[in-house]
Amino acid sequence: MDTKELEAVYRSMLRIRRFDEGVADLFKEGLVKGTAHSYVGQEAVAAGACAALKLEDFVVSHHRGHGHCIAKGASLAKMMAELMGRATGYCKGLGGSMHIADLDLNILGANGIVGAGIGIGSGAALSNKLRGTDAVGVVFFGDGACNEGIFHECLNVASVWKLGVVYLCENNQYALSTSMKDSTSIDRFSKRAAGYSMPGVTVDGNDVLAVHAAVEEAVARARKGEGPSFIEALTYRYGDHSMRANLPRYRTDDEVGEWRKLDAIARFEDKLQKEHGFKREALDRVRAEVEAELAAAKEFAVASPEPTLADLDDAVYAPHYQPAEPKPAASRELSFAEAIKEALAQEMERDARVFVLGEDVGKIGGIFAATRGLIEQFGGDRVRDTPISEGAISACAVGAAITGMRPVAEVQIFDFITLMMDMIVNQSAKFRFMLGGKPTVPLVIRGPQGGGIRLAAQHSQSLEAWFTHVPGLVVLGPSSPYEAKGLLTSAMREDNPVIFLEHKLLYVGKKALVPEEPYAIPIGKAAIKRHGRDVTLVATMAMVESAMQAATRLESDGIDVEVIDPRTLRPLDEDTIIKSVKKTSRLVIAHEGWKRWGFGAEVSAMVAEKAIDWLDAPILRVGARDSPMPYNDKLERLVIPSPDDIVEAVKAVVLRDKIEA
Ligand SMILES: Cc1ncc(C[n+]2csc(CCOP(=O)(O)OP(=O)(O)O)c2C)c(N)n1
Ligand SMILES: [Mg+2]
Repeated sequence: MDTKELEAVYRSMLRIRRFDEGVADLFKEGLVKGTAHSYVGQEAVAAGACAALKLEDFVVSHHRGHGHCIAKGASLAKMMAELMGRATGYCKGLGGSMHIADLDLNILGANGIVGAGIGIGSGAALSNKLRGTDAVGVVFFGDGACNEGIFHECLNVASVWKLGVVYLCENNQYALSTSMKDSTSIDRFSKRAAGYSMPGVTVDGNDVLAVHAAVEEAVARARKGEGPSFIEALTYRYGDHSMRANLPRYRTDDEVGEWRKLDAIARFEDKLQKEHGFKREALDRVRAEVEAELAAAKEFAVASPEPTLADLDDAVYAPHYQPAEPKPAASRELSFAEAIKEALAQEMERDARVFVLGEDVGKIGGIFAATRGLIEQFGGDRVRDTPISEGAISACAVGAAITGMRPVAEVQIFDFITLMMDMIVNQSAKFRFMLGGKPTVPLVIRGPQGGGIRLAAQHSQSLEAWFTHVPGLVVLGPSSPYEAKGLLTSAMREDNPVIFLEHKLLYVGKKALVPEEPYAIPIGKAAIKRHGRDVTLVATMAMVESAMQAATRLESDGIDVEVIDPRTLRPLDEDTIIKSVKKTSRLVIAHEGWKRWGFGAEVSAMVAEKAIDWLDAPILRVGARDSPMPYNDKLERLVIPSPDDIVEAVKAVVLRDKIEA
């Protein structure tokens, strides 16, 4: 490094230390609220690492993240404003200390979930590879994160795919109160790198030039396309786990004292003077400049306005995709799987950012054949077989989506979504919000769900209610090949994360008419599948067919049923349902998910709130029995609602005396 670069690294370390010392004071004063995790003691790691990066290279941070942002060039004023919850902060005051990001500087965000950044950074590196840039990235995480499953899944996949990423473990010896020796089966995390066929080194994390040299070497390897590296930087935090923490002591004074003797800034000042010809006055000048910058940052933050409820509401969803093209005529019959594949193929043709990843989606085209043949057309980069690593699949989708790609991740059977929940619920659904409503997260998680083909309790669930409950997610559930193609096309053009539910019975069901040209079905728009006077029947996915059968049978009893398929479960087309209920004065909701606490409960409550005066009968729900799915086929048929169950419910609300009885 030349003198200018050395001074910049020194300034970076001072900016971090003085910022976090300032934050600690402001926390005591009550101006910084909630909590914040001080980076004081670890400055050499962020400063040394970021000095080896270019602007286009990314960093992914973690809960103790102020240092990473500052070292990558973040504005102290905008950070301070964020910590004070102000509208001028990096996240408009919606994110706070644990979510600061600046996508313009390729700071992809801190994180409140330990280990999550390892996944997001791996996805960002995949995105770089797919976009053909030579940008690389550093993922920072603590020793605690090394014992999360996502660590192992992602290091493996990054090595298999030769991703340009540096995994930088800041081993500050403790994860909250738990020391490494009490939690970890080896003495050096860097030894684990061998298990993932990547170089692994341990460096003195309080020696900024040692960190810099190690990261520079790893970055060079990444940039050459040789794959990921692992660096363990040994360091220590001076303060407690967080500013809020008021914990019984778990570290000795001696231990803290020993580490303070190794203080990174004091050692670097010494080195600059003894080995690089810096004068004390030069160092003092930098200190004074940092003090002035910090004072201005505080002043800016204190004087800044707070965000409003309108800022909050605007941040939850990006505007939904609005199809512009005319609806083409249906020309030939396709199966459900063929309709999905056609949507994927046409959109991948149209938009180079779309790619598909998942277990067995490439060579064999998925176990339900929804991606069959795509690899021949688009190649293995864009139709990417993954290890059985649902955490890594979903994480790579999130990381790619926030860095310019439009991933479509297949979950082989929807029950395995439990292993993707962090990335869906905590990351994708909240990323835009936590960052103040600016970024978009265009990703689709799709796959087969539901019962009816004897796959028992862990391969048959209907889990839509888990996702409809979460602000930030879009939930789509097609009921036919026509809807599958049109809704999936919209999903891939949508700027919000989409959960796309493909009922298994539709895969084994009839072929149906589907237009050959691309078309998109608007998100949030229900379809009235059958017009009727006497009762509104809202049915979803495979239950739409059962509802239509029930309606035909009820016709012969003189009951005229209006069948509504919401198609989009969230955001729900409330107007179409309310309008229908105001006409029919009766409502039955049929879905395959459990009746208790399900999608139908929300529809029912919504109608009760908005149209109770129009109702002539109680609202009835038809849903799965309150049990897991049994293997025995007769029992399975009893658990899943049948057309008979729907007929019975409709009769009960139309012929009131039955209910009374
Ligand atoms: C998945 C998850 N588990 C637990 C927590 C609570 N928690 C936050 S930070 C932390 C310790 C993390 O230790 P480490 O990764 O070593 O980072 P450090 O705090 O030492 O910088 C814990 C237990 C969390 N936020 N996320
Ligand atoms: Mg730690």
